[in-house]
Amino acid sequence: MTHPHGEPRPEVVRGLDRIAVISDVHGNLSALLAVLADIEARGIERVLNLGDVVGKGPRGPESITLCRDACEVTVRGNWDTFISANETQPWQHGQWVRDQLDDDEIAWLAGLPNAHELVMSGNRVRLFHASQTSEFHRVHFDHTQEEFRGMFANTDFTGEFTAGLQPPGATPNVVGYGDIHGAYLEVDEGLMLFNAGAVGNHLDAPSAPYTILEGVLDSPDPAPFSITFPRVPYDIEAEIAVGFELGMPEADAYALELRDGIFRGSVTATS
Ligand SMILES: [Mn+2]
Repeated sequence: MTHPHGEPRPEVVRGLDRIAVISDVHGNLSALLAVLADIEARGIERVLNLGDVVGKGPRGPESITLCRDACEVTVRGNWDTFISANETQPWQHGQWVRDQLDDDEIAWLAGLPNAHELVMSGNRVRLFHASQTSEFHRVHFDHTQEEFRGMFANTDFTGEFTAGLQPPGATPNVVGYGDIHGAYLEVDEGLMLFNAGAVGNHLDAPSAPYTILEGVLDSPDPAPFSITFPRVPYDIEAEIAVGFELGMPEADAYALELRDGIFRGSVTATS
């Protein structure tokens, strides 16, 4: 590459770190295995999980076991909360999901943290399931500017930004979440908001999405930073067949979600 006379070549940061962010596995072991294999094939060793490990799909216990092993941190999703909190569930599918779990798995779901934070290339990154106020408070792809700004606030739910290198009271400038089952990135007002999509219950396209964060980990200094969204194909029909084989209630609704991205809109009105 040539440069104008006298201009020094800019310094280039080499050896950027990469972290994978997955979300909304929802008991879909086929999709989880495909995504983790893709992450491993890229040589990425650190995986963070934005919750909703169980529910909607047929293999909650297996998904918990794999997430506990593969993910450095899992934050708590709305399904993780209401499945673990109530021995008696208000509808058949929820009861089936709950009854699959042993005491240790239920305790793990109940004990998951609200949020997780890290610093990368000078960016303060916060991750949670749904929003800054609760794992149940949903922020859709179509949202107001006030909702957008709100996602970056410190609240009782998130606490102050604690990943280090920042004074008390600092807020994140990058926020990642799951919950809505559709991946996207919005950059505005110096803030970056991304949704990791749903590994196991993708309503945006028939493949399993996740997110890669790339930059210099634990560094307060500005450096290149990127957010990318790989999508991994997997055997959707085989996964749907497992739901029917195990006699999972609402297996037909599960099939529509995975094949056609049609939200079941169950009695809980929750994804
Ligand atoms: Mn979900």
